Amino acid sequence: MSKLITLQEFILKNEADYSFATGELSRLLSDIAVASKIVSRDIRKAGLVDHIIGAQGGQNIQGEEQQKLDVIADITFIKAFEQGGEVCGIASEENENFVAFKSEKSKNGKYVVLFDPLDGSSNIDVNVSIGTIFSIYKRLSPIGNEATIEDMLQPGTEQIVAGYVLYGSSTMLVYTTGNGVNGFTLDPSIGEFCLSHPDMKMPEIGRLYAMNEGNIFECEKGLSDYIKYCQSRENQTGMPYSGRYIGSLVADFHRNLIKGGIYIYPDVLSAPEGKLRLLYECNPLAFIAEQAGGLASTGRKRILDIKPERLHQRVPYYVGSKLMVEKVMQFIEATENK
Ligand code: AHM
Ligand code: MG
Repeated sequence: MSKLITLQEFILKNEADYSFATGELSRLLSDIAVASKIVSRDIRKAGLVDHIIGAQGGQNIQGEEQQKLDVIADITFIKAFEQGGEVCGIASEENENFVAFKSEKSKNGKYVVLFDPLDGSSNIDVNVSIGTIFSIYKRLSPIGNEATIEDMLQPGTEQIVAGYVLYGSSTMLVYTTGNGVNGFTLDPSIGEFCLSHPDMKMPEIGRLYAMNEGNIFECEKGLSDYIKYCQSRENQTGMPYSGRYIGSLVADFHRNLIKGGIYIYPDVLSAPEGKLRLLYECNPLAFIAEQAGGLASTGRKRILDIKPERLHQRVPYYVGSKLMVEKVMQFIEATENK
């Protein structure tokens, strides 16, 4: 049997591969791993314990109903970042404003973390996979001060780490430091994430497309033409693709990362800028996609190049296998040039 490599061992062994190597960054990754184990444990109790399942009774900044677990996950991660001391501030999908930590230790932290504590949370009550998504940036403001909005509004190209945790049939943590993508599965018997998917590569093309097709009459013609193409034998594989939409971005993305495919959330009449948030959802998964050989686009331009203007900015999102994202961009361009 080959030796089990724990996340902890892997982080330490690969510290020198980071774009800039620091022990703090390794500790921060470990903090994320610990917080996600806590959240994973809480999720596994959903349905059993009354205070975990169901709506919280409030709305988040996007006007969406907050689930209890959204709030629990948000608090768990924020606490981990605040206590760890490597992070000077955070921004989260669940909070209107970013949080600048006040302690001296945190003010000396070199990093900011932007995250979606629990994505796809409408799936909690029906026992379907959900996830956490995170991005780490080096702060721009001077060390010793409080974090600023400029620290948060950096383009995706500046990410130094991005990752996600998928709470699925097993709990997995997948991340990149800009040197490829590695996946770790939580072994519940020892409470450790263990390397299970080394050097993940997204197939150049797949036969899966993921989109909420209930929106098909609300989206632009180039995209509806592309969906017809996916369903025909005229596509790049000569066989109709399969539609697979979980409605949990992390789960849809993870499946496509392994099997090859495309995930689409376009701008639609009900969400004219798209639904997904650039900073908490699109950028981290775009960084991972590119590191695995895939692509992420608004349909017109590269996600990672966008200079964010607002914390909760939304964008149309096309992410997945390289040839599939390129193809849908060609369809969009073709209808624009008519
Ligand atoms: P959330 O962050 O509020 O959970 O919303 C994001 C989720 C994605 O995980 C998922 O792909 C999408 O919203 C589903 O939206 P829809 O129900 O409109 O298809
Ligand atoms: Mg989300």
